[in-house]
Amino acid sequence: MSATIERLETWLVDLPTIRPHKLSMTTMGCQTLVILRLTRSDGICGLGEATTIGGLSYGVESPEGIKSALDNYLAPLLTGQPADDINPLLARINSAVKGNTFAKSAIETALLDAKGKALGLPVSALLGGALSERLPVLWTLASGDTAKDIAEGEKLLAEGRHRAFKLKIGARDLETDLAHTCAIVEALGDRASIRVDVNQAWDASTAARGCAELSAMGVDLIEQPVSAHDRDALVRLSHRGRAAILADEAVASAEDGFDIARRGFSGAYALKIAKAGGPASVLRLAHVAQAAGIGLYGGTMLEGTIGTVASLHAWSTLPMQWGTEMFGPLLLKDDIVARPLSFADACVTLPQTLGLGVALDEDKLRHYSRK
Ligand code: MUC
Ligand code: MG
Repeated sequence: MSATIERLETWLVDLPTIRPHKLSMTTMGCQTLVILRLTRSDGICGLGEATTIGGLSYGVESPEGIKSALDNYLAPLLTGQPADDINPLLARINSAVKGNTFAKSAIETALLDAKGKALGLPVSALLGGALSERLPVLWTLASGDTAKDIAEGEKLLAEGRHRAFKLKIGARDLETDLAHTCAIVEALGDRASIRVDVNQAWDASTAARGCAELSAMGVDLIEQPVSAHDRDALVRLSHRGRAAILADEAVASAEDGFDIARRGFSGAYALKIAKAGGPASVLRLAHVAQAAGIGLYGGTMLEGTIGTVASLHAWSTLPMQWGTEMFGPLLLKDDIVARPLSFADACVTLPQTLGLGVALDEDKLRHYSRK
């Protein structure tokens, strides 16, 4: 008889960041991971993670809300059900629970982890097989101070850990952001690809000017310069300037991706498992992008190792023209897994062991869990 789902446990885990991380909508000094463990009747466990940025300042689900959705609504739908039937399980939760893609992503991840362990396969194999086991990974310079960002970038280039940097702009006025970006392009741009993420901070006319200047100074990629709602402005910007436009907050589901492509967008989509509902669900969006000639980029919600590795299993099955930003664990002072991921030579390596290929460090989990 096939295994059933016995129980789901969740934890809120607060981990300090190595330095303040400044985005246009918040400054992070700590990251809260929502960790899920699903236990099956055959004793196999699957892990999942649902992590957002800055409470409710980035997305519509907070860590506390995600935990509540998992405990009170999603777990009761899953307990007692056949654990390997992932598509029927997803249909069941999607028909009973609207939205909540972050919480659903943790569930999809845990189901895949457990099924991979049961079948003796890595999650990437369940998703059709990895095209590549090492994925390019950039680093975000976001200390809020130009000189500190340059020093941080120099150190990481010297160590060979990264060859691409994303700058978080949009919190300050346009002139200050342009001067900040120009100084970093001049200091590091001959050895690294420089990209920016505006996190929706500009209106359409500021974006038109900002994107033209960023293109002219040699920025390679401009992420979400306008509001997620202003899809037409995003499409217009994608046809101007040398720098490519990356849609992030504007594109969560395959339906979003289809609508933006239909309007004539030409650029790339930031895929995130949390936006789409999990490492299998996100592939629907990737396939829409591929059919429309839109590039792919592996995005993060600054997850810890479990969410990061779950994303990597999905990204490994796709041609990622713009690489990935799966550096989340490196922004955190400590980890709650037994063995960290390996980051070297501007890449991160996908574990080849069963399921996700990560195990919890129970002592650390207890230590950092909210009581
Ligand atoms: C975002 O908006 O893309 C990704 C990297 C980073 O520093 O912030 C995130 C979120
Ligand atoms: Mg972004």
